[in-house]
Amino acid sequence: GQIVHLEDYRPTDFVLERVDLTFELDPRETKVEARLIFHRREGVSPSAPLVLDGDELTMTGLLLDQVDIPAALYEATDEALIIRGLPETAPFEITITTVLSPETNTKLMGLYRTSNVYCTQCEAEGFRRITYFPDRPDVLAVYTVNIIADKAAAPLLLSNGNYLGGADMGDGRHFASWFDPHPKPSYLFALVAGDLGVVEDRFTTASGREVALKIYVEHGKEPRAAYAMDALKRAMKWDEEVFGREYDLDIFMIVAVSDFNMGAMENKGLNVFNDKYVLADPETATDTDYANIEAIIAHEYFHNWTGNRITCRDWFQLCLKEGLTVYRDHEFSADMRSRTVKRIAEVRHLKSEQFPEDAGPLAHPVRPTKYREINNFYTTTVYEKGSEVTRMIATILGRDLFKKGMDLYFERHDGQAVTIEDFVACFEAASGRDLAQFSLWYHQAGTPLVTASGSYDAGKQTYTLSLEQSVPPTPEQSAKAPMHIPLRLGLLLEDGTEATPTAVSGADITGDVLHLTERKQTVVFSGIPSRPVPSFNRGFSAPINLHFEQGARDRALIARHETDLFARWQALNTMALDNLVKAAAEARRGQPLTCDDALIDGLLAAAAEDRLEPAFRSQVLSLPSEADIAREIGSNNDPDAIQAGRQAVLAAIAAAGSNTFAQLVDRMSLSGPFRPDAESAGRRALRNAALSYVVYADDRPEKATNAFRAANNMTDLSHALTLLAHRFPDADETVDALASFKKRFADNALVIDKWFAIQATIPGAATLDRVRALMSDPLFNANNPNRVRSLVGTFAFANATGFNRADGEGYRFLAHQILDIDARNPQLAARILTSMRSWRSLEKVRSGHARSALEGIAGAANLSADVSDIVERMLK
Ligand code: HT7
Ligand code: ZN
Repeated sequence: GQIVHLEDYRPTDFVLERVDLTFELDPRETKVEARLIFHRREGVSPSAPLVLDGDELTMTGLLLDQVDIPAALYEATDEALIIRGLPETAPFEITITTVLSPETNTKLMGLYRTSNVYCTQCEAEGFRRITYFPDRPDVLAVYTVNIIADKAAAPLLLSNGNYLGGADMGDGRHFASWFDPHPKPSYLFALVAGDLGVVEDRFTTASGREVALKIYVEHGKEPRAAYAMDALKRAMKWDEEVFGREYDLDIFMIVAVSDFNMGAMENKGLNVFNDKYVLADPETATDTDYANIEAIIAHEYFHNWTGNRITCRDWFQLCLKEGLTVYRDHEFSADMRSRTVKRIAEVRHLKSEQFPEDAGPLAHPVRPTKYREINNFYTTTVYEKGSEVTRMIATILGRDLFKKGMDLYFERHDGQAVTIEDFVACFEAASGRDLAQFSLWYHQAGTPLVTASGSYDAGKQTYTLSLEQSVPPTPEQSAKAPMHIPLRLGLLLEDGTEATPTAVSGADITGDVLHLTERKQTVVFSGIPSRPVPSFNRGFSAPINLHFEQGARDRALIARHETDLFARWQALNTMALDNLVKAAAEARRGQPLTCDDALIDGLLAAAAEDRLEPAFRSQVLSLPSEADIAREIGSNNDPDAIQAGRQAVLAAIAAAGSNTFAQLVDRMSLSGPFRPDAESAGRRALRNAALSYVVYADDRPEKATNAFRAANNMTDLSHALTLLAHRFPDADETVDALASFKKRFADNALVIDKWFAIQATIPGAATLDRVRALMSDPLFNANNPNRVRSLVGTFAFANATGFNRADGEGYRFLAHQILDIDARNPQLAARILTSMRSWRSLEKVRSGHARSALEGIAGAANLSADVSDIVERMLK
């Protein structure tokens, strides 16, 4: 693949006016006729050819205004169709006929088959696998789609927009026509055909438009789509109330399919979902599954405005739709559930996924300036850091001006394909603020580090904070300019109340937001009656690392008294992380392992504090992961020492808190039928967190076995199975529980994915053989992305000691798998390979093995562009 540069952007030479597509569906020989009406853009040379994109196409016909184009006037290659001699000014029609084989399309891009259903995935560059086309997001056109198929095999024929009509064709086939009045880029095109069941509902928009809602699932699974439908209606209402955005077609459809490369896809009026993010019932879905379904249904729906009505000029602008839409789905979930707990979950995810990406060889700006394979830029940086950047705009402007800026964005750019600069300009215009320095967040990669130190002058009653910011070097960006960091901050006094300074100098402050804009800033707070305890980065107002020497006593004060509940969690989590880092160092040196009493006291006090919601308390009890500890240590990591240290801290907490935890297990139990609401989920989370410590403190598997037997929902059942498998991997009880779980859910692939994932994350070197054995299990399917992710992906991403075996076998296993997967599905292979993104921060024996494994991949024949792009960047 060629490298694409942002600076090379220019509009197309030809304007596409209309698209008419006719599909005659067949598993191996689908015929596609595309009729495209173009005209030459004003000012473009009359000799300029029309250049269309293609990928693995077989073309069987090419016409200009219904007449064959002579061979001398066109050239069809693997990647392009180039046509010369086209009219100077008049519009013309190009008709292209291609023949596709959906059944053998294992890349799951373009038109493919999954469980006998025809389905498409066109983002980012899948449409060019259907026909030659100007396959780029700034080409917006109105589409009519005709679908012809065998009526028995595919009674259902769907595409974007509104249904025009259809009929029997008398030969066992039938057809349907769809018309989408909204101009759209090709990546939002979708077609689905097959035999599916449906759940139906209605929604009336604020202005009175009646919208038919349909969720299509495999026959028999309709009851499991009820929660998704409920989430959809709540999302539609929320977008009207909070962002003033109404739906704009007569019908909104969601189709759940079982083979899908990502979570879901926001095709106009016809969202296609990985069925994992649609199907749920208490017996088979966990509370996390319910929360994910709610968030992803909302995310795809929200794209209708942020992504579809206003789309990206080019793929460098991906964060324009993704960062903003993630921000919107985060806000939606915060309004549906507990805002604080949602924020904690977001920050945990950001730090465990995005921070390592930003600190490693795959680091890139939120708005990159070059790429080789765009599929590899659907990253946590573009999505989650992109969302944080949007959140910071809201923090800097305040709620009202942020709303004004969003309204302006919708008004100014509806129907356009735009850039990040266009987006930011709306907030500048709405607020009168200059966001030039702030925009560095889009352009500079790397997580900024803010180092702070404070000193109190009792005589003057002043508190002085010295703040210094730096952004680490990242690939191809060695020198960085200082950023505009909106840092929310509180100064707590000894009695837990908050100081209200009489004056502040050295930085702009609005409310509790301190605006850091210089490399070094000294901020003086006057009128502070006693030595204050600073609480930094309330609500995680900026996605930064913050270094400030703070003793356990001060952290405990924040944990007890902060009015910002997120900051309370943050104080305890930081205290825990400090301890875990220390314990890892002790384990590495073979010293006795220690755990500070202050940490134990803080955790137990919060756990037992009934005025705090259970979900919050469960977050406090869940310690930073092994990967979190490794990231904090930064370099020369030994995963075995990290794990040993963490186990020691867990054991100390479990022993000291045995009464508290036993009581919580009792008191948090729920009676009555299962309900997936946030409050019930929070009680289950706290109960299960406490149960983990109870099981941890015991050498025998009884308590986990009892929990496994007593569980009446998937959250409790899978948690109990995890406790058994991770703590007692070889016990008879575990063997029995794994077997009974498998037998009970053998016909539900999504539950079997949990069974694979639980076993793939059993700590220790022995798990690799288990993973190998599971790959031969009849329930494993190497062609299904969900199966591969849950077994191979989970092992590589989430089993620090198993994957990072000191002998390097884990890396060699992964390298072998990557090459195997790459031959069928490059996108999936590349994604799983990113599990090795932090290989350079391992100690040298392991990093040596990791390097050899990566070099093995890099040297393999027939690598896809997807995998070679990732592996080469990782080795650079
Ligand atoms: N916009 C969607 C991205 C997506 C995707 C990208 C590449 C290949 C396959 C894909 N499936 C979905 C998902 C979203 O962010 O909403
Ligand atoms: Zn998205």
